[in-house]
Amino acid sequence: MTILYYTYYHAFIHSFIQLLAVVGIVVKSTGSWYLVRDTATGTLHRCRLRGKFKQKGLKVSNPLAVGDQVEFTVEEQTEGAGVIHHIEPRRNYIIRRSVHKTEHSHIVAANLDQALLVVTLVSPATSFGFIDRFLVTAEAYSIPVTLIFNKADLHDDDLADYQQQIGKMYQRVGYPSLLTSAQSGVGVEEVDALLDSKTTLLSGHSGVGKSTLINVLVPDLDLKTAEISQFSDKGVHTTTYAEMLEVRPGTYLIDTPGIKELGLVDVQPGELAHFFPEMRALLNQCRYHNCRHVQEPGCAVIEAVEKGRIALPRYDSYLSMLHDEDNRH
Ligand SMILES: Nc1nc2c(ncn2[C@@H]2O[C@H](COP(=O)(O)OP(=O)(O)O)[C@@H](O)[C@H]2O)c(=O)[nH]1
Ligand SMILES: [Mg+2]
Ligand SMILES: [Zn+2]
Repeated sequence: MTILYYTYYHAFIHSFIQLLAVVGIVVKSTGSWYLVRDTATGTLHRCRLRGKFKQKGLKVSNPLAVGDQVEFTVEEQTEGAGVIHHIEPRRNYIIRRSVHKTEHSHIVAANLDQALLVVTLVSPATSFGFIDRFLVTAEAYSIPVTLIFNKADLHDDDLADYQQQIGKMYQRVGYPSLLTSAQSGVGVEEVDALLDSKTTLLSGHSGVGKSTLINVLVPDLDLKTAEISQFSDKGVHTTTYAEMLEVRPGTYLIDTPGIKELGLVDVQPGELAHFFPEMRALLNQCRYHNCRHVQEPGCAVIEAVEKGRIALPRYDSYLSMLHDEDNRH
């Protein structure tokens, strides 16, 4: 009798929890607390994670990240605070690897539709090395990238020509680009159209104009960030945490302040060329199946570089990344 009662009791509690479960998206994570937006109503809830959630095979310092879809329950007596009891499997995610401690990785954001990489040719000049590293990472996670060349107002004729060449170089290998001036508003409508109904990661070096762009794209930004920071832990530098901003319902922008570079978590040196689309197409034409495309005879990649079919800056980035990865493994 007792056992039967116990079973019924648990079944009852379980269905009760499911009944009250709210579906939401993590919009900010400070480690111990998560800010979750109720998908149906848009209400923000400060949530804790119930028990231990470990994602299989992932050595990460955070079990939950911005963009994660969760189910949570709100208890009446806690002023809207909730408990997360379920995390949906991720479609994808982007990881930042700590440069020194290779064992500790941090999930920057999950469930992305695309990434925008904001770059500038002047003040400051973004290096090809940085751009290509980002593109390889996004390629490894199957996240499409569009390049945003910002500060177009600072381009003289020579820089404008140069920008066109660089834009074409990336377009040829599968990365479209837009030319903007966040300051004067040129090109911002095109960026807005690109964001529509998607979740987009916004990235780029400090100083390229990300915040300026967000200010133009996100209506009532001050209000929204104030609302979000009101939930954050005191004494924590919240500006170093990624956060998801609502451009309009269904359209989200993930800002990653303070995150300079994304790590190449799962890329082995031998696989690196697979994440350069223009090289990927040639890999079965190299004489040696384990060709690393550095100095091997009969290398189809080197031949393509010599004939100008692979752009030199891209190949240089490949060599530099190969060198870095060799030192790591
Ligand atoms: N000339 C010019 N300056 C810009 C533009 N966008 C941003 N800036 C300036 O560049 C500096 C850095 O911008 P900010 O948005 O803080 O860059 P973030 O570090 O990427 O967030 C600020 O002084 C902005 O006013 C632009 O399109 N043209
Ligand atoms: Mg900024
Ligand atoms: Zn080769």
